[in-house]
This record gives sequence, structure tokens and C-alpha cells, in this order.
Amino acid sequence: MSNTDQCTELRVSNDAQADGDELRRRLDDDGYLFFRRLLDPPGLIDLRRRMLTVMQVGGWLVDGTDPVDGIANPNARSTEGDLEYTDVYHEVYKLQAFHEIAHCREVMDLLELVRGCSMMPQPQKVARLWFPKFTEHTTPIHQDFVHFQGTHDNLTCWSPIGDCPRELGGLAVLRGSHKVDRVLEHHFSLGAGSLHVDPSAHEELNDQWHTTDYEIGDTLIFPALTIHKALPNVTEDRLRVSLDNRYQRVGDPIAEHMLNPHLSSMSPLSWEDVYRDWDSDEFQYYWKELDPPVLPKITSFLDQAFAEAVKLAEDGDERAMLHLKRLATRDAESEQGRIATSVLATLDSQPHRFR
Ligand SMILES: O=C(O)CCC(=O)C(=O)O
Ligand SMILES: [Fe+2]
Repeated sequence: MSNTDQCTELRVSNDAQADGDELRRRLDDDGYLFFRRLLDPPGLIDLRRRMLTVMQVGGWLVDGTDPVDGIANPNARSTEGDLEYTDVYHEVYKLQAFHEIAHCREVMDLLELVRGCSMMPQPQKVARLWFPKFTEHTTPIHQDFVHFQGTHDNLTCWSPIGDCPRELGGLAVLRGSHKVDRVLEHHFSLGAGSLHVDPSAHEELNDQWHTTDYEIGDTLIFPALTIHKALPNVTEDRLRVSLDNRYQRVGDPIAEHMLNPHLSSMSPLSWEDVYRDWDSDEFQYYWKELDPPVLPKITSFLDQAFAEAVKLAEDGDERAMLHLKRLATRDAESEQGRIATSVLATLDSQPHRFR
């Protein structure tokens, strides 16, 4: 059975879009809310064209194809953690329209209705640009809290920028999984975030995965403890392009790294760099006047995953070796970069061990 055969259709909540009590009931029951066409398709198509045009200039698309079609150049495959990925991703990240869409009224009104108070998009916006047939790098099963932290009540909004049928690798959620009411233990994995949780290790979790063939404008909303994953992009040649932005109550604390551009810890990128060509300052540094209390980043999740990757690499695990190679290339001078380099050098000097 393939990954997607086991998934049920997401419950659609457009019928309750104006009913805060009903939306809260559904969020409590299911651990997510899903809306068809919440976002305006023409605006999204325009954003899609802009984002993919930047990717085409960066060499990610087949030359001479229409950027809107997102036809990937297989020789350009890369993913989060690779410097080649951030080189192009950070150019996409500078687009004003990509940041503005996180503030759109449709999303803000809905989230404020659900939470019953003023909400704020977190400064760190996120796009995922996922190459086809690069499936070992698919986003693993996880809870968002381990990455984005802050409070358990933060809401993630995931929207494909373009239609996203199952084979293009949209998001799937484990229904009701937020009811575990705690952050579960995560372990090393390849894929965005490098952290993975095993639902079968927790008796209280079911296996009710929900997903759909997403269409442009559809939006999935879930809190920080809901377990979810991406499906693999098994298309022949299409890039998957999506947004996942996070929202918090105005006044709630925010983890310090969420004040920075995404992946700026891997390749430097400042807000000044991001804003350089914008023609409006309406959404620049907007969080400063809202002045959220700032929490230090909890590093234990990723520290543990790194220690596991080292151990696995020493035992010959190729995924872990690939992870360490990326780290050593990207960040040779950091403590983890130095450890990764030294583990890989030891393995290189003992090639017979795994033959
Ligand atoms: O789009 C992806 O691959 C990952 C998205 C995700 O994990 C999220 O929206 O929280
Ligand atoms: Fe996530």
C-alpha cells in the first residue's frame, strides 16, 4: 500500500467559517481546520509566477519552460540544509508579495475568530520548494513545537502555491494527535527540520492520517502539537511550492529565532537584505511595536538529533552520513561542523568497515 492510500479526506470547514464556537469545537476534535479556497487564486497565481521566476533565474527550472508550470531541472536538486538551496531560497525570500500574503485579511480574520483575540503572524515566514523524486528529503512526521517553539497555541497555516494533488507531496495530519498535550520525543531524520516522531511508539495515538488533493487557495491550519508530515513528491518533474506561516496571540511570547528570516542560521540573511527592494514599509518590522516577550531558543531537540546522527553515521548509516556532510560543508567552523568533519574523516580512513 502506498503512503497516500492510508489517508482519509480532510474535513472541510468552509460551512462553519463564520462560527467561532463551531470552529473551536472542530479544532479541539480533529487538531486541524481545513478550508477550500480561503486565499484568492489570482493573487496566489501571481505570487507563484514571481517565486518560480526567481527559481528559474537560479537554474532550478528547465530553461525555456513557463515558470508557472514549475518544471524542475533535475540537475539542480537540493534541499534545506544545502547551501545551493539557500542561495536560491533566499532570493525568493526577498519577494515582498511572499511576506505580504501572510498578513492577508482572509487568514487574519479567521484566526482571530478562532482564537477570539488579536493575532500576529510571526516574523519568520516559510516557503517550501520541494524537488520531485527527491523523496528521502520529504518532511518527516513531527510536531511544529520542536522547531518553532513559543507556545503550544501557535497556529500553523499551510497553503500550496498552486494546485497540489497527493503525488506532488502536500501535507497530511494525524487526526486528534494534538490531544497528547505534550511535546513528544523526536529523533534524527533526513528531511526538513531533521526531526521525526514515531506515532506507533505512543499508544494513545491512532493512525488516522488525513490529507487531500489540494487546490490553489486551500489552507490547512493546526496548532503546534498536531502531528503531521509531508507526502513525497513523486511527480515526474514538478516542483512543489507551498507556504507555512505561523501565528500567535499578540502578547504571547515568541522564540528568539522566529524573529529572524528563515534559514538565516544556515546562510546569513538580514531583514535589511530582505526589504531592500520593497516599495512599501507597511509589513516591515511590524512586530516591533507589538513587542512580544522573547524566549531563548530551546536547542536540546536538535542537539539530541545531532548526537543520534553521529552515532548512526559511525554505524554506517548513509542518511546520517549525508546529514553530517551537509553540516560540515555548510558550517565547518561551528562545534557541530567540526565534530561532523572529524567523524567523516574517521569513516573515510576505515572504508573497509562497511563493505
Ligand atoms: O511543507 C512541508 O514539507 C512541511 C510543512 C510543515 O511541516 C508545516 O507546515 O509545519
Ligand atoms: Fe511542520
